[in-house]
Amino acid sequence: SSALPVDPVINPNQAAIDKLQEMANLYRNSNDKWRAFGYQKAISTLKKCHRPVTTYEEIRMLPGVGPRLAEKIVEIMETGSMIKLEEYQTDADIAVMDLFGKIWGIGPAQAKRWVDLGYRTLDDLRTKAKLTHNQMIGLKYYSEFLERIPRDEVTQIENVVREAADSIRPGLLIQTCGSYRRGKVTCGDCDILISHRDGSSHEHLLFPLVDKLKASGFLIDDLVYTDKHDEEPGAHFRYFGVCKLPGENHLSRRIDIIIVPYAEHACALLYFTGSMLFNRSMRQLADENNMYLSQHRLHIGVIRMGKNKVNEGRLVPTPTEESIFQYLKLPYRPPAERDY
Ligand code: DCP
Ligand code: MG
Ligand code: MN
Repeated sequence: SSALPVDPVINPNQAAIDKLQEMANLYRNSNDKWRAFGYQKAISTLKKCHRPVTTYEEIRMLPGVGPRLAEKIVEIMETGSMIKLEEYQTDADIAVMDLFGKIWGIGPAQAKRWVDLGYRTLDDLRTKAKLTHNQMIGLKYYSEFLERIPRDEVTQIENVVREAADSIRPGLLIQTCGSYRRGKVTCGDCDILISHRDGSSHEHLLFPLVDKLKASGFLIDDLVYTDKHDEEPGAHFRYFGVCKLPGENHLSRRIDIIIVPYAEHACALLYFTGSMLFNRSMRQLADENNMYLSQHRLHIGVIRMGKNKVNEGRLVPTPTEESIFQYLKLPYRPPAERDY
């Protein structure tokens, strides 16, 4: 097998290269350009080296690798990790991960990725990190989005949307769901569900509605703005963004608007009212009883083999939330009792 040509893609020292690259990124992003440069030089040398280097002496022979760096590479070879790198992921870094994790839409994985890249402050992210549009919006409103919205302000937000929607299309069914419908005193955002009893007047509403609310200065930034065709199949017409009530003393607030056909209204209402944990257990109960419950519909007579549906079952009409509880043989629970 020693006659086989060396595969140029798989470098025998890839593990060390990866760790050194993490280290180089860390130093570069914490403005230690000199150290970053040293690591980068060792990396390019290792990339050109097509045999595995294992001993301290072999590594010292490589151009551009000094004694200290050679020791580190040996450490990686022997332990598969680097203490220096691991050290970075303690104490202070946990605090930074908390800070980053509080940005709207940022989970622990992304927060850790940023810490690993050497970012330590929100300003580091603003000035050095490569951000998606939504990450930029999350940062822009960092502290405002952390403020809960008093219940009566959610009512005011709902009223602004209601007025605009009514002026476009009469007779719409407009309801704020989420924590507001569950009766909370303060809410994280405003979750508005829109439908129409005639089964068709909900169509072609989202775009004119959003246009109107933007023109009046109420909607100030977009997060998710889509019809069902360009996102995951089966997604609702929805607008997730940022709004602000007129007047001096109002903060920028998160707003979610979903528009659904009336046949899906009860399933959407149940879903959008939550809580998330409650939804999860409702869906699980449906699964256990050969049903399928989603934000769109309820199927009965579903046959599953493991996780796969062998038979899709039959769509049943769900005119009210109560009807969904009945199918699941559950006593009705009012929104205020759906926290878990
Ligand atoms: N939802 C869900 N699964 C998700 C996200 C949301 O089932 N991954 C549902 C349940 C939520 C509802 O949508 O209750 C609204 O989502 P929010 O994130 O707005 O949550 P809440 O309104 O319940 O709480 P908050 O006051 O933080 O907005
Ligand atoms: Mg909410
Ligand atoms: Mn929401």
